[in-house]
Amino acid sequence: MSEQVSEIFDASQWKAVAGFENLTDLTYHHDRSGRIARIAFDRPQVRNAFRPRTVDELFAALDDARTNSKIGVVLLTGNGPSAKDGGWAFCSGGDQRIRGRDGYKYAEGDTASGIDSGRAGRLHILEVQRLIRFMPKVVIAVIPGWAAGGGHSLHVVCDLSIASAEHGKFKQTDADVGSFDAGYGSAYFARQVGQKAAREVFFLAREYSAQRALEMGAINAVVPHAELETVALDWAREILTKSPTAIRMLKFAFNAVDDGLVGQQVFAGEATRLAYGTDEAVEGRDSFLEKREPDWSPYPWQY
Ligand code: S0N
Repeated sequence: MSEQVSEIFDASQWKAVAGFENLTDLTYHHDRSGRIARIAFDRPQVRNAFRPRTVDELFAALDDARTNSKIGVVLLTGNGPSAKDGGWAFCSGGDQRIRGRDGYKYAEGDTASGIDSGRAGRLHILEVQRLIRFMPKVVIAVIPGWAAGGGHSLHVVCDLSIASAEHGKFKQTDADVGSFDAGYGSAYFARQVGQKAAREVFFLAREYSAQRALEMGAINAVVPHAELETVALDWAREILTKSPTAIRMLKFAFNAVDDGLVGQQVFAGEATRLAYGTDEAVEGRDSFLEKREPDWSPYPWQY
């Protein structure tokens, strides 16, 4: 049985992922079937704020899940509660204690090779956002407490969001701390909840309950705190009963309209992959290799 990493974590359902034993800022598990990943911020003392090391670990764990062909669903969550005051968080964004004029700073020892000046002030949480956005798997934000600042943006970019009824809270603090996510965190959020609501969330930086976030269309479900991870696992297992190709094409279709040519490229790549599986495409390849004219006669101009 796995170590108990969070109060509402059911250790009997999960196993720690081999090769990720040295994580300090996250925990990373697969469920017993090996088809669901659970990645959790593990800095509850600072409401699961991320520092550059956290983001490096998050990118590595997400990319591992992306490239594991058994994994279909990723649960992104935050461990808790804080030993100091019992507070819960999904994530409170960038760690403000190490923010410099040129971004967030690594601490000594955070990277094996020392601190490379090319990596010094990083905003690479945006690379994580793109990984979540473009991975052909369903990513569910499982929100046991605060989603604030860059943590709010992360839940926005996830495919689905489920929050704790008692502790789930939402706040976009960017304008309070002189920081702003002018990409998915704001503009895509406005696509989800509408322009007026999104501008209110950012310009007033008020606190919203999970119930209010549900009413705004910002999240999918509010569930009792003690049941949060169980419900998230149920949703993941239900998704896993579906066609992986259909889910992948649908995710990229939902994205494409907001992602411009990159969205079209990602969707088109999947369409090309599907086309390669047809006899028609095989005939095109074979005719080239056999140095003959292709015979397209079996393939009608369908309408
Ligand atoms: C989350 C809040 C609302 C919780 O309030 P609460 O429950 O009253 O707890 P506190 O007493 O405030 O906090 C408990 C302890 O945790 C520390 N702490 C909390 N959040 C952070 C943080 N982000 N960084 C460092 N420490 C944090 C508190 O200091 C306290 O510690 P002690 O006990 O020692 O006093 C509330 O905590 C809050 O408002 N937090 C700050 C939220 C915030 O402003 N986050 C940063 C926003 N900006 C970003 O995230 C930028 C991210 C980014 O890199 C980016 C860059 C470019 C483009 C996009 C992005 C992006 O993704 O946004």
